[in-house]
Amino acid sequence: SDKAEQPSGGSTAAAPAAEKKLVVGFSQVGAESAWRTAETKSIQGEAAKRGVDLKFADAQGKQAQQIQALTSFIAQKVDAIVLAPVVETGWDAVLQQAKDANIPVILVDRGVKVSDDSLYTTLIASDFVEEGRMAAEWLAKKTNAKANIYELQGTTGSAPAIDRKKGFEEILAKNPDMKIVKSQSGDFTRAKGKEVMEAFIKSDGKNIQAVYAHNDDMALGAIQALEEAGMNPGKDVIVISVDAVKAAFEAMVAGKLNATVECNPLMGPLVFDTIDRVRKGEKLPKFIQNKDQLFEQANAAQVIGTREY
Ligand code: GYE
Repeated sequence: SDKAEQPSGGSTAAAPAAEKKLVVGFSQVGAESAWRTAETKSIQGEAAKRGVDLKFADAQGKQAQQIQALTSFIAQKVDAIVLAPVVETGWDAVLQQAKDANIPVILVDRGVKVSDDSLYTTLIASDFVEEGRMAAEWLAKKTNAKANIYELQGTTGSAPAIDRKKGFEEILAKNPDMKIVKSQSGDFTRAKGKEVMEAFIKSDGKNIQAVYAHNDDMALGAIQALEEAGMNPGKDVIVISVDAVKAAFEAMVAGKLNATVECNPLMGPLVFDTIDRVRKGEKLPKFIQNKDQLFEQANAAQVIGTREY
């Protein structure tokens, strides 16, 4: 009938919206670890696959550079922003600008502390507190709940450094003979992890019974320092870390790393699915959690062939 025909107001020449490329700005922390490189690749690869115009900005570990990147994405009127925030605090002003411009911000892998949660759309990440708990529980079993532990923290002020410490210490509080003797930041890099471990060895030597590193890269640096000092990581010194990157599996197969808690960096598909949902007007939860599991030497050889990062 005539009723079914809607007048189009004469705009019949307008191109269908679907032909417009989606433009997404991605502000990445940097390239400090194998984990982060895998995350970058996953997001870039998925963007290419879906024909998304991805504007990628590497902040080289500096929050000021991330804020600059976001400011520029907002000025370019991108359709969405993906932000992996280096630290937790200091984002309110720039996120407010994005909100005022109606640009959704998807946080990936690390969370923020803001006065108002509506300043971002959602966070896609692992539960770092739980990762810390898993590491400590495993170590408690391995050492009969008795160990002098040396901790290598991630980047100061970053969500994974704060939360991986918090979860770990929660379990230690129930195990009085497990103590963190020294704890220092190795900034999530292999080089700094090695450097800090060298200093620990110099001052405390044989007192070191276990190393808890907030990521695999730092653990791998620490392993190198221990070996160079004539010690036996994986045997005399128990080493546990987080991420489960390929090199960690190699170190487990070689008997030098004892265990690693997985933290999945392969976020690309989920990130762009999430952006699609936001654009459809769906209401999203504030936290979309990646699930993690622990791997140890005993199953490393079996699993290594299936690892994707
Ligand atoms: O564990 C570490 C990286 O934010 C979850 O950052 C991420 C962490 C990851 O550099 O290797």
